[in-house]
Amino acid sequence: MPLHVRILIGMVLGVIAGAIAVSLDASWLIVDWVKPFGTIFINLLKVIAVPLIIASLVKGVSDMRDLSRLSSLGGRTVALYLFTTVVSVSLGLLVVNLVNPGLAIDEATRTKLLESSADDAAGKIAIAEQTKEQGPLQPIIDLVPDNIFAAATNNTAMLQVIVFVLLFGVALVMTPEEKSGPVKAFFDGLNEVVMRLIDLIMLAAPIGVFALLAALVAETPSWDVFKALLYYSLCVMFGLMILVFGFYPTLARVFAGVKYGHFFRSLAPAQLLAFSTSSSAATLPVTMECTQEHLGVDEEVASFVLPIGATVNMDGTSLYQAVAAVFIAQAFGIDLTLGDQLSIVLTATLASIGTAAVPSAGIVMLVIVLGTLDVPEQGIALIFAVDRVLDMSRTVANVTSDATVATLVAKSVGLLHERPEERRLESPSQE
Ligand code: DAS
Repeated sequence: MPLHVRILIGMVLGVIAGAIAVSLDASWLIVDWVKPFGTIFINLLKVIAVPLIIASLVKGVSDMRDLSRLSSLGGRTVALYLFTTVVSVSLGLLVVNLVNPGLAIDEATRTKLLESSADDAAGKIAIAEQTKEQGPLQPIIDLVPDNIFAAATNNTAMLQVIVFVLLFGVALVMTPEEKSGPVKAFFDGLNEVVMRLIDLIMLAAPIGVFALLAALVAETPSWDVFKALLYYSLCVMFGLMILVFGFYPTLARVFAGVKYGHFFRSLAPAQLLAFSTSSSAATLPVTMECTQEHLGVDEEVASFVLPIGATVNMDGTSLYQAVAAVFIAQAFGIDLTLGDQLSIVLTATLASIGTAAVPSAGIVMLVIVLGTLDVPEQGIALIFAVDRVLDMSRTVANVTSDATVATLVAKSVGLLHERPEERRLESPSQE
């Protein structure tokens, strides 16, 4: 049975179990004997974040070595990937601040949410208050770790780990290949192992989701939480649809002359596979075929730009992380300043670069965005229930962005070939 079906079943059974416990006035049973399995599952997601960010970022940056050989491609590719990711995060922040899904939770429920994650929430809120009293440049000072091992053991210092790992990756690219080859091979291998580790952890997802949902219903038996989750999901889906049906086809139309209809017909197989597998990596071979066979991207461009995109360019994930971070802060009653929201642009961009191209990697990296905002990671329990369908959808945006950037890069270096099907369909008889 596919994992997302098992997770769905875990969700439904969790809500039923929580409702039964509440009706029998036995919530304590869920809190004492079921909720711990949800906490264990969330801790498994948190513990994998550091190895994931290190392996995925070092691999992503050191893969750029190939791009440096094609210097005409390297800069354009990185610039376009960063541009589309920053646009995606900004769009996510715009949508979530317009809708404010977390405010659908009433004060009584918010109090219970805070109580249910008291250890996590109180500490974070205290740090958040303390941070606001620091100097204006403190956030920049905080970016640079004074002890990388201490930073790596502290989820709120994740940005420090990212800064160090980015520097390490650049140094790796600068090191002569005969010296750095074994190091790069190690991190490539570590990346593969970490992706398998996520697959292993996700096997426990149905049980984890069951426990999280049962505890959510037992501790906060109010429909406003589910109403807020619905609004949150609609925010993410609406933002992703603007990207997939508006932003990317418009970029392809304006800068590469690809007609809207042809854009979607060309990418449909990759988008459908991305939706069903929730994995950019699994979809990569089909993304490469669609961009080369139907969008006219030359093999030389596709073979460099797309594998890197599958690893470091995850616009759908960055939009989702921005929406989720603000939603969880709202749910816990934490006011995010404009500075906090702007820092989300940086953290969600970096976290999405470090997200592995496998199912649910995005929610693992959300720990990093929440950590840097001092928002309780326990809030992940709140949104995990709906994460599966959002993961499937954001992966579609991820692969669509990769294909769009590959098309624009190919066009910009004169390696975008004619598209025979598009020409045939131009004749009125077939339109
Ligand atoms: N499922 C990831 C991917 O393969 C994205 C994510 O988890 O956010 O693109």
